[in-house]
Amino acid sequence: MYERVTAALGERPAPISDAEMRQRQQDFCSKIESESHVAIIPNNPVAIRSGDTHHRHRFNSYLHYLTGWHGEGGVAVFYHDGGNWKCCLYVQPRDVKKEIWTGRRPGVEGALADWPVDETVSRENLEQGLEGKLNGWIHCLPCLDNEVDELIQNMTRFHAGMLLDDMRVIKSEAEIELMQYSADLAAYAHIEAMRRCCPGRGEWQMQAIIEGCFLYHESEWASPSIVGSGDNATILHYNENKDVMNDGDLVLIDAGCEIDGYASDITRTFPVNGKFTDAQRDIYELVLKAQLAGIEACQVGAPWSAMHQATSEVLAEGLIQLGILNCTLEEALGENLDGEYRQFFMHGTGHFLGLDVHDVGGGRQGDEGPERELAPGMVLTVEPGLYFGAWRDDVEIDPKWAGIGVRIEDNVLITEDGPIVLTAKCPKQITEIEALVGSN
Ligand SMILES: [Mn+2]
Repeated sequence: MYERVTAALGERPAPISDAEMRQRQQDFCSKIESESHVAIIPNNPVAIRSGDTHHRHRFNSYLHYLTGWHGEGGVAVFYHDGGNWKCCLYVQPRDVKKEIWTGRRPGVEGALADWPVDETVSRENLEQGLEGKLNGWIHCLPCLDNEVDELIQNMTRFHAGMLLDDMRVIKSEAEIELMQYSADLAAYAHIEAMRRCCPGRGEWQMQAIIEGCFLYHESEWASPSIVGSGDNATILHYNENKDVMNDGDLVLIDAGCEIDGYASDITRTFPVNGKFTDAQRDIYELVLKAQLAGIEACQVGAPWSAMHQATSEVLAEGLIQLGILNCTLEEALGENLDGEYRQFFMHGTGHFLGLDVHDVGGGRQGDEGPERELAPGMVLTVEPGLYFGAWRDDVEIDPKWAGIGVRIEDNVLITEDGPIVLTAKCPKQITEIEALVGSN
């Protein structure tokens, strides 16, 4: 079914080792200011139950980063005791009657045997466990003043988050290996979709080809796949994927997978019938030029905003050259990259990538902190686009461009020797794409 992909994929890298998790725990605890502090890292809420259907649970990335825990209900508590920081994991206890319905649980003993933590406790004892460890109780009357509630919540949450975000932003060798594999699988899935693309096929069928490929290789989507043909490509978060693809239209596919939690995120845009029209080619070549400039801007020491500056300059200039904007370059670009070109390129150029698709770290250190500088080990996306929705009534669009939406997205690793495109196996040159689409 996906033999081509299976044959092309290398061996799946090992998950993050217990030793690396232990090192992360140590690094995290060494950042905690005082030995009297306690860090509490809870999990995402338990799986949503709708009717009798249990929707799938997804572990919290912070908790997974520190402990590897992937089931429901885990809570990690870090505290200082007897001269050392300890990681205590609270887990759901064994309960055969419940496990018959919802699956096996490692339980307290199983968790201690198989997870890299110092101790495990039943979460039935969470309250008394915390009472014994928290010295600095906050005495407060909650639920009266929203601002006070929010402030306290932010102070506590923000802190652990920020310490961990600085760690998560820089990927280790083992993490990069997993991300490379994730990028490879997503690249090959996109190629499969290109090969099997033809007019009359449903957007949902392209989604099935791609997500089937993920599942076939023990993976799953990292964020809901977008398959938008024609005007649907001009809706940034379109994911109904319910229309039939028409001859002469472009199709935009934004899809990635996760491997042991590590995400890939690829967007490719190509003609449904395998041949770009002149207008489609003009826009595609411009977005590609901008994307290559964005990747080139991903150098060690460059500010986070450098890649957005680079893609914006190329797009603004190109829009003037194509006659889509009738203004000066200054007006097109705007003083703060907020000029006329934003009518057709409305989103940011990229985001960090890791255990979450829009990974932690942001462009700044904290909400108000200085802009981050790119450093070796960071992984981010570069994904400029141009969108000319025929349906829009807020802007005049020449019929020549109407219905064209193009985005090109790759995943880029920052290194001392310049940017490395992890998703390079997914073609994006026009000649490569035209040779692939519909070739099955
Ligand atoms: Mn993205």
